[in-house]
Amino acid sequence: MKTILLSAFLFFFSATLFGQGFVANYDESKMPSYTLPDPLIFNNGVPVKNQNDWKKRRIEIVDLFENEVYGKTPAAKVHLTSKVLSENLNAFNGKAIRKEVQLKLEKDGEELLLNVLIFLPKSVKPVPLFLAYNFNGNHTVAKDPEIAITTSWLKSNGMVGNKAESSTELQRGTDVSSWPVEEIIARGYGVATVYCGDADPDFDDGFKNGVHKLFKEVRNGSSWGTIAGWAWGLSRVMDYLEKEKAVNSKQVAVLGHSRLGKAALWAGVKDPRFAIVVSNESGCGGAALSKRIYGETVERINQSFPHWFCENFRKYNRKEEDLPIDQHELLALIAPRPLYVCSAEEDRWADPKGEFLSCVNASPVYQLLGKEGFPGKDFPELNKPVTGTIGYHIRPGKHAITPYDWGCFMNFADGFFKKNRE
Ligand code: GTR
Repeated sequence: MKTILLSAFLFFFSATLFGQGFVANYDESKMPSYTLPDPLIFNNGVPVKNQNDWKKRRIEIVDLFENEVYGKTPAAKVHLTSKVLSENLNAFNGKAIRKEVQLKLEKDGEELLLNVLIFLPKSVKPVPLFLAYNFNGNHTVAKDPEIAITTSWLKSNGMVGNKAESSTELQRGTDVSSWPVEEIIARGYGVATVYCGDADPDFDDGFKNGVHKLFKEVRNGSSWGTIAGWAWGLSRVMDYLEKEKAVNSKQVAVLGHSRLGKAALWAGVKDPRFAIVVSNESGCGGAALSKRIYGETVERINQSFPHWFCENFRKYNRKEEDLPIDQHELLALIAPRPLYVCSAEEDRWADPKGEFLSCVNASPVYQLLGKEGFPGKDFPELNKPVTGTIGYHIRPGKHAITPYDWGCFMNFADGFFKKNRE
């Protein structure tokens, strides 16, 4: 009886401490041995021999990710219109233009509004640009009283000024450390950002809000989750950027941090108009290999965020070995376009080494397409980016997107974009 009581207590104690009994593995020696699926072998076992074969193999891999991980993006088109909400032709002491544009996406009587905040340097025309979602509203990106405060649902996550699921004036500029806009402008890049919650609010509401409302869907096993919804939203912003004359729409890099990095990667896969793709600490379901079982796992992410992926992804809870794909193949789908992945040393939850190994294992596809991929197989030292067509860096510190990271992204983009504008 005593033993039963003791084990019941221990179970209750560990379940409370670690949430459903989950303890992350951070020990390389405790990882299972795993074999990564080869992106250059067709599902029927036949090897991919040339670039033409790859076109067909790519379709197979995209299908696997759609059916098993992110869900299927509806093919139906929406009607897009835009209106300028505000504009400052002399931002940053006259060096930049800041404007906010509202995109209205309409379908069958439903509408979705995406507010795009754009900073463009006046020194470059047309401007190469980074497009990235923000986590808490455009008004948190810069301390500028003219930026509209989001009216979309906002998670009450303890931020300054958060008032029961709505945002307030006090949040203005609270995320400037993630957005070194002045430096970006000085380097000749523009930046466009949208609050991710405009496209799809980040909570599990049973498929009723955001993109799901727009498409009036009933969820099934392969219906798209929020990550795919966010990715789709990035493409709608791209639709608009293609019409914006001041922007060089052939030089748009799509970027995202963490959950938004997962979305940026999927957007880069689905939409070839993104010329460069950047993943900042995207971790599980992003750049990190799932089969390593290090840090966040498939089961854990599906339990914490049941709305992010398709329901079929849950088949692989504690069964990563059964996954017919792994995340290096997601990166390979971006080939031959430049791809940059970065990690932070203390961000073990996102598995830095697993993110790096994805880059290495995506490289054979780049090479088949005549590009370098990631140069070599050695894990880079801290603060020493290594770049080929795939670039990677790891920096000291925690899970965040920092001015140092942005500097590396711009160095990387310079290598591909700058030669075309001088
Ligand atoms: C964590 C989640 C990660 C990552 C992160 C973030 O809670 O487990 O996959 O996406 O959130 O977005 O900051």
